[in-house]
Amino acid sequence: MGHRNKVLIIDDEPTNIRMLAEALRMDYEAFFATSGERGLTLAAEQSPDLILLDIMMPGMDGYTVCKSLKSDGRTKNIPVIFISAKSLLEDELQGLDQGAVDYITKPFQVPILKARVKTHVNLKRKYDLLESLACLDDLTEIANRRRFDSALDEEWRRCRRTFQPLSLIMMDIDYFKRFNDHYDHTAGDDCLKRVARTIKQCLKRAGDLVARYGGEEFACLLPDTDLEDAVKIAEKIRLAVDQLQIDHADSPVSDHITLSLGVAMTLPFPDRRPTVLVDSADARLYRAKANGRNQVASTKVVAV
Ligand code: GH3
Ligand code: MG
Ligand code: MG
Repeated sequence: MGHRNKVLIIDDEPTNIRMLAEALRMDYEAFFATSGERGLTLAAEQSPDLILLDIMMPGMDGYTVCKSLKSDGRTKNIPVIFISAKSLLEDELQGLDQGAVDYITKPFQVPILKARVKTHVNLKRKYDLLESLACLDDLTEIANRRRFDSALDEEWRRCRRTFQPLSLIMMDIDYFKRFNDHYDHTAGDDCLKRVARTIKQCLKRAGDLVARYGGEEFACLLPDTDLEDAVKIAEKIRLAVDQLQIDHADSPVSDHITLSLGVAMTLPFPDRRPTVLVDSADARLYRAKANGRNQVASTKVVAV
């Protein structure tokens, strides 16, 4: 049997947890939390495919847990089913209003519970598949512009909370129009794929993201990375692409494909916007081009 879908049970009553876990054991990897607070932590760390959530719990109640799950980017797409002894219409409505996909009253029938869990887990898998496809660039199979924009937004907010620097490398292939004209478009596409793969291989940390920003332009988002380290990574990428030795007979700067790179770093203060990072890296990229291409130019953004 391959991958098993994960279901998180959040309930303060061990008896309830045992009963639910027993019902799901055969088909899912079930794990549990006995408080809302712990449930939130586990949900963020483990990314379950579904959450079964009790409402009446000491400390944080189920409604609050649900609201919190829905407001966190890491957990907002996990379907939540309330399982509660509260059987009034208002209770059910309030649960659904908090963003739950379903509401099951206790005592529940095991086959019904299993059927509903199965429905929502299947929907979640389909959603995940579509979401991952919608984030990929068709040609190079790295992240696309849409994914980059949302990651920039997310990382900007996260770095602001944690007072960490955020760095960005913007990259552009040198004289790529001439490459397409001299060879052909198919050769151009192959070149883009190889360059994308090479850039990706230069990034080591889990939080780093490489995306195709535009035609022959790529971007690397580097959270918790200061300027010095970002410049090192940029130089490593420049060298790696240089060493691919993809022939470019019509390039005025080299006999093979080269990259120009612009690096910018900033601390995401509340009065700054993510666009300042993109604009600064772009301006440096332009500088690298003007200075002769096949090189890295960098800047620290100190004021807006
Ligand atoms: P520079 O060194 O100043 O960056 O010059 P350049 O020729 O690389 O820049 P320019 O913006 O003039 O041309 C970019 C070229 O990239 C034009 C376009 O044909 C090519 N291009 C963009 N997207 C693709 C693609 O998906 N496949 C291929 N084969 N070529 C592409
Ligand atoms: Mg309870
Ligand atoms: Mg170019």
